[in-house]
Amino acid sequence: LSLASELREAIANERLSVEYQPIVDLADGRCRGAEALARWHREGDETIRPDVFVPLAEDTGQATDLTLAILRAILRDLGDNLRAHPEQAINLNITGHDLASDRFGDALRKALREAGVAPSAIKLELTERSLLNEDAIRARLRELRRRGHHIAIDDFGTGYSSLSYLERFELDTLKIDKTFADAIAHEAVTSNVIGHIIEMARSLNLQIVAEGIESAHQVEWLRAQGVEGGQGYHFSRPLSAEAFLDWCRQH
Ligand code: G
Ligand code: G
Ligand code: NA
Ligand code: MN
Repeated sequence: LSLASELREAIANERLSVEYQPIVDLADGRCRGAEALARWHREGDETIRPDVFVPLAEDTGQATDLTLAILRAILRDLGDNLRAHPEQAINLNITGHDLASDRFGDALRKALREAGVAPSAIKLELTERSLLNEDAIRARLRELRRRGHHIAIDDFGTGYSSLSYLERFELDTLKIDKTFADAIAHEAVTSNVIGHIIEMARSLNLQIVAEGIESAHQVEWLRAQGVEGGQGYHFSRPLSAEAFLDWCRQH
C-alpha cells in the first residue's frame, strides 16, 4: 500500500486525531480557544506529522477530504463544549485547495449545522501561501466570513508576499510566526520588525496572536505592545481534547 492510499484509508476510517494547543488572552491569561493540530497514528505506533501528510494530501487530491476529516474530529471531540462556549473558538487549518474547491464551503456549513455548532466557533486558519490564487479565493473567503467564520493568517511574516495583500482580503487575525517571538529574547533589530508588523495589523484593524511563546519575558513584551493573543509552550503544548478542556477550566 502506498503512503497516499494509506492516508486515504486513514481519512475515510477516522483514524486521524487532533491535538489542541491553547490560545490565551494575553491580558488575563485566560483560555480563548485552541489551534487544532492534526495527527496521524499509523499502525505500528508511528506518528506522522502534518508537515509530511498535509503536503502528501495536497499532492494526491485529498486536501479537502483531510480538512473535513479534521473538522469532524473536532466536532466529535469538542462538540458539547463548542455548543456551550462558542466563544472558545477552535482554529481549523485550511489550505488554498479548500478555498478553490466547490464543495468545501457547503460541506463545512452542513457539518456545523448537523452538529449545532455556530460558524463563529470554528475559525479558519490559513497561510499566506494559500492566498496566492487571488481572485478565486477572495470571493470564497468573503462568503465564509459572511457566514460568520473568522479568518486568521498563520505563520505571518515568513511568506514572500507583499503586505498589500492584507488590504485586499477580508481577514480578522494575524498570527505572527514563532521566529518573531524568538527574536524578542535576543535581537533588538528583529524585535523592531515585529513592532512594525504589530503597527500594521493595528492600522488594518486586525487582531494579533503571537505564536511560539516560550517565556514570561516574551509575554511581557507582547502584552506591553497590546498584542491580544498568545500561543506557545510557555502556556501549553498541544493537548488531547480532554486535557485541553481541563486546561481551559483551570484558566
Ligand atoms: O503540530 P505541528 O507542529 O507538527 O504542525 C506542523 C504544521 O502543520 C503547522 O504549520 C500546522 O499549521 C500544520 N497543520 C497542523 N494540522 C493541520 C491540519 O489539520 N491541516 C493543515 N492544512 N495544516 C495543519
Ligand atoms: O505552523 P504553525 O504555526 O501552525 O505550527 C504550529 C506548531 O508549532 C505546532 O505543531 C506546535 O507543536 C509547534 N509549537 C507551538 N508552540 C511552540 C513553541 O512555543 N515552541 C516550539 N518550538 N514549537 C511550538
Ligand atoms: Na496552522
Ligand atoms: Mn499556527
